[in-house]
Formats: sequence, structure tokens, C-alpha cells
Amino acid sequence: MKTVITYGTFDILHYGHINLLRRARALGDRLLVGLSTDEFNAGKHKSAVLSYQNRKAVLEAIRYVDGVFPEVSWDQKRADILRYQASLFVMGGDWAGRFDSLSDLCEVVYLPRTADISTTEIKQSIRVE
Ligand code: C2G
Repeated sequence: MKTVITYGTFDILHYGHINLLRRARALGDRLLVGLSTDEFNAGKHKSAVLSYQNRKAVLEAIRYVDGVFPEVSWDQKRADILRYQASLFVMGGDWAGRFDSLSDLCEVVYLPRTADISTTEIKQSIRVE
């Protein structure tokens, strides 16, 4: 059982997120997602439009996602990888290099971001209307 693990806010879900989740899931037998809590997002200077519970329900409905757990701090990843026995840590390319320190615990893979889509752009386009 090869477990893949990834983290994110996944606010206002779009195909950039789906592309990431689909590719990550394809690299193993199950995909677990560390979903940023609203409190953790405040620390990232990000405010999600949708609450943690809402974002969690959306992620759990995706065929590529096998489990969702809360991401409450930057430094929980090592413990998570050990607890879930993850052998692959995957993030989008905007994080390239940032989590290489985890490579003593598991393989670290950065996948190319999907171009021309982001939650920020979606929020800005809604504000315009
Ligand atoms: N992503 C992508 N292409 C996009 C947008 C996002 O591949 N067009 C990827 C990001 O690289 C990330 C994942 O989708 O791997 C989730 O993106 P966000 O919800 O923006 O997550 P982020 O704020 O990057 O939080 O501890 C790590 C953080 O929780 C990551």
C-alpha cells in the first residue's frame, strides 16, 4: 500500500487542484490530504472563502482523495508522514525545493502547476462583477 500525502488550502476548488490531486493519486495506492485549517490559513496570511468543514466535504467527494486531515502547523509534516506511513510527498511546482528536507523520510515530488488558474484570480474576477 503506497501512501501519497499532500497539503493545501483547496479553497474554491478548480481544475488546477484536481490536476494536482489526480496526478498525486496516480503515483500511489491512496492519497491523503492535509487540509489547512482556517486558523492555519490566517498564519499563511491567506483567508479561505470556504470554511474548513466546507473545503473538507468537497475534497472528500473527489475520487482521487482517500482521506483528509487538518493541517494546523508548518512543522507537522514529518509526524504525519510517519503516522500515515507515507512513502511519497507531493506538492505543486510553486513549492519546488521547499520541502526537500523531508526526503530522508519519503520521496518528495513537485508536479508542474496548472497554468492560468488560481483561487486568487477567481476571487478577483468575482469582485469585478
Ligand atoms: N496548484 C496547482 N496548480 C494551480 C493551483 C494550485 O498545481 N493552478 C497546487 C498547489 O501547488 C498546491 C495545491 O494545488 O500543491 C493546493 O494549492 P493551495 O490550495 O493554494 O495550497 P497552498 O496555499 O499552496 O498550501 O503546507 C503546504 C500548504 O498548505 C500549501
